[in-house]
Amino acid sequence: MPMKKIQHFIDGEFVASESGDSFSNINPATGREFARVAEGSEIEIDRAVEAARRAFDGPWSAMTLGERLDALQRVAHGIRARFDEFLKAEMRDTGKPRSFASKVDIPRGAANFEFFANLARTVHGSSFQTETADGRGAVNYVTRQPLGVVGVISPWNLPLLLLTWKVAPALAAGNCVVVKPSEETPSTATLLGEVFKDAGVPAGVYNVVHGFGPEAAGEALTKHPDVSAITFTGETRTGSAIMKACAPQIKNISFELGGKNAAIVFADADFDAAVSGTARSSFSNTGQVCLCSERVYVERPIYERFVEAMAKRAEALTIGDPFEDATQMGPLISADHQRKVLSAFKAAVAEGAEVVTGGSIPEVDKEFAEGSFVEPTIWTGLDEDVAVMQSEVFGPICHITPFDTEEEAIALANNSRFGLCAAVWTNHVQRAHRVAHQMETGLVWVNTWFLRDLRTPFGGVKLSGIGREGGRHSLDFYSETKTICIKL
Ligand code: NAD
Ligand code: 6OD
Repeated sequence: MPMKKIQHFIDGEFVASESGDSFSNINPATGREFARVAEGSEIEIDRAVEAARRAFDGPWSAMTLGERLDALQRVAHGIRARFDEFLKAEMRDTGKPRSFASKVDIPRGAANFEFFANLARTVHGSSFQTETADGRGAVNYVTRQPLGVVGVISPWNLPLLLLTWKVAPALAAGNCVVVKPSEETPSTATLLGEVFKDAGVPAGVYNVVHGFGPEAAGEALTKHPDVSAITFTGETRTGSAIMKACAPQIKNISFELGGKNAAIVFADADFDAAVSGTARSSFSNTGQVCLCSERVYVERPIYERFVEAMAKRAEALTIGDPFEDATQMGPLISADHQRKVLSAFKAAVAEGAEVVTGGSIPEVDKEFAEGSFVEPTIWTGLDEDVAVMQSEVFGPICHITPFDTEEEAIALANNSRFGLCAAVWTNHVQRAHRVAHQMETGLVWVNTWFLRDLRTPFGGVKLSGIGREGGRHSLDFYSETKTICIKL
């Protein structure tokens, strides 16, 4: 059978790279290549930006707001109608299990379009009656205008979810987009091109260029003079490089970056809920969610019991074939990432960690012997300041530390250069508020984790990001306000 080809989607057409270059798409569960991906460069970025600009100056802006938002609703329906195709594509690219992708990634891909299409219908402006010396007064009113062409650069961990989380509000605000998906996960962004076509969205509104980041398609997008803003999700150090690239043009940016998130479990918490919630927050998606808890702080009276219960949970996880309904944990994204996580395993041990469970490569069926699997891993006994406690592993790991007082727990949780989210487990309502207020993070979950309401602002502080997306915050980023003052 000929190898599947994944192409760019530019100006409404699927196209190869002018250079003819391509790279491998590997299924991380088997380690085998299953497709070749067109490798874009500055040439494809230029074409995509030109197409987006033409669509913005032409048919997209000529449509009424209602027509544009109806089109986005059709995109949401299109994703749902092709749910299984999206699901399989995402599972093959990432190795994530059906049990996760069918509940999280694909439903949210559709929901993002539906939500922002609905939200944009309700946006209203503001006006101010202004007094003047001559007594006639003036009226100031505020309008919102789209930015033009927005560049979207997305990661591999929740490919469709995170890409549509940015594309949907950008389009709902009236912009056109050029997307550079992660080189590890090109499939669902491409499939989305078919959905846009079928939904009757004008050519050039949604464009996808595949390829790499530094000195390649990603960097070309950030530096393109006709791209008005860059919205990026990925590693903190990539964010820093993109910020530099955007600086000469004072390009607007929105960054959702890495984390080293803490969970705090108080002795008064519902013990079983805290254990199952923390196991979920440490091991979901093989620990590859930016919101995962890699540092867990547990009040001393329940510490031993908690560590034991977490280990039981980790050891009970079914690891293997992503396509099997019973599978709870798939591989990491790639052999490279597996090497990185295994070296964190080594570093933790070298720093004196006690490995409560895990710490190596699990036994899996022969078919998956070349897959990038690692065991869910729990450590105790590490010093808070060693590198592995201060940098994001992005694998199925957590370190569990005991604490004695609320103040100590807060100080431990805040001892990080990152500040994306925290999870607090307690049945004491005043403590819940008190601790949540003191977390140096953009998000705090109490007695839950990754429970999303798309109306709320989402984003991190410190090295975890700049800006907020979600609800009207997204529409604020993807549009400019203009104040018009009319003397009466
Ligand atoms: P990454 O930074 O390596 O890559 C993300 C994207 O940036 C890819 O498309 C890549 O090609 C592109 N890129 C890389 N260098 C570039 C450059 N110089 N210019 C332009 N584009 C460039 O991130 P990743 O490994 O794909 O994703 C994992 C990371 O993302 C983790 O650190 C995780 O915490 C973070 N993340 C954060 C959030 C959040 O909401 N805060 C969400 C998901 C993932
Ligand atoms: O749920 C979301 O909207 C969101 N941005 C999730 C990010 C997850 C990080 O991996």
